[in-house]
Amino acid sequence: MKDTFLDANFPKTADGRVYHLGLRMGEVANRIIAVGPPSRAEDIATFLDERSEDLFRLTSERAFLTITGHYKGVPVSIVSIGMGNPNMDFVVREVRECVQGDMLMVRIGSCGCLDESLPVGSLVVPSASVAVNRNYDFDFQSSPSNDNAYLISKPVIALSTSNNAPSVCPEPEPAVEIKCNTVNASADSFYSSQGRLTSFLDHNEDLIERLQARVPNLSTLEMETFHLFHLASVWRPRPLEGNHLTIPPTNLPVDPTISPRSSKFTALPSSPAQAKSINLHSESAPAARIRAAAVHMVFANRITGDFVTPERAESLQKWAGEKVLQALAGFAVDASRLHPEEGSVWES
Ligand code: R1P
Repeated sequence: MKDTFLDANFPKTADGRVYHLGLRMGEVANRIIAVGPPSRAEDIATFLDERSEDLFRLTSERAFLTITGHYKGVPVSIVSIGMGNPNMDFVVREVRECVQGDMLMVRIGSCGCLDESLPVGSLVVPSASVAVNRNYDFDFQSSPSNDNAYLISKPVIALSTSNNAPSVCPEPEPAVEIKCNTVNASADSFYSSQGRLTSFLDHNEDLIERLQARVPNLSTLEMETFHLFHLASVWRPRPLEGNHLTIPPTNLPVDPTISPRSSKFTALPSSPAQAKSINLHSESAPAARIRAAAVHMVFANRITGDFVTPERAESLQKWAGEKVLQALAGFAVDASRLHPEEGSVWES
């Protein structure tokens, strides 16, 4: 950590950069694809309008990568978030502080599938998710039973289905099998909370059967979607003191690695003259909202034991990435619900 952060409640640098993603206002677009590994972000970024070297790229000290550009003229960002609910929490909350208006966030992630009929290399688009968490109050050392070793939450609904958000269930093609309107389970670990057996005392031998019995239409297991859906469903705009966030001038570079430095996509603002006062919660603007959806790529089938090949994984994430870009860009959002173009890294 090289920067001085202000405000222990929500740490930001003096020039408005959030603590973990390293972003500030105008560097992340309203339409966002959230992926796990940076290689997936780069694969999907090949569909953006700009040449790769002209895209805005920011890698934070904590290894979150944000790529911002346009898809068919519509500003979009692709964020590589790493793994797990805590990382999803950083991304949703910190991006929320860096963009005015609506957030439309679609996760494209890999998953294990519990539906024997869906082969690896398929896509699943859930309409809801439950959470599966290890119960730390359970006596893992000596309890004779497996009951209560894991906590299974009630489902939370994807806002894509309940709130006029972009439909991300694409038309299937012969090469890609797609199943929509299923239920997902997001676990707090890859191993124990997804019923994988290791050398640890996890009391999870019958966890998958218990999940299937408890959650109707359960189809996939992964680690982030529940938290995305949950945060999207509970977020409400909160008027800030003074109603304005003033971004003071700064001398870049700071901690994050930002590229390119000299093209039209430069970090903001670069001189005192460009310092802006951004109205975060104008009373005349419609209340902002977060709309969330997820597309899960079946990398493993937990019933048959099959695992996807690297070639198929790469082609599937590109195919899914392009379809989600099309859905996001094609979803009409009124200009009053979007971050102002002026002063942003996507300003033309
Ligand atoms: C585990 O291998 C990781 O893969 C899945 C899980 O949710 C977890 O993050 O998603 P990603 O492919 O998006 O990382």
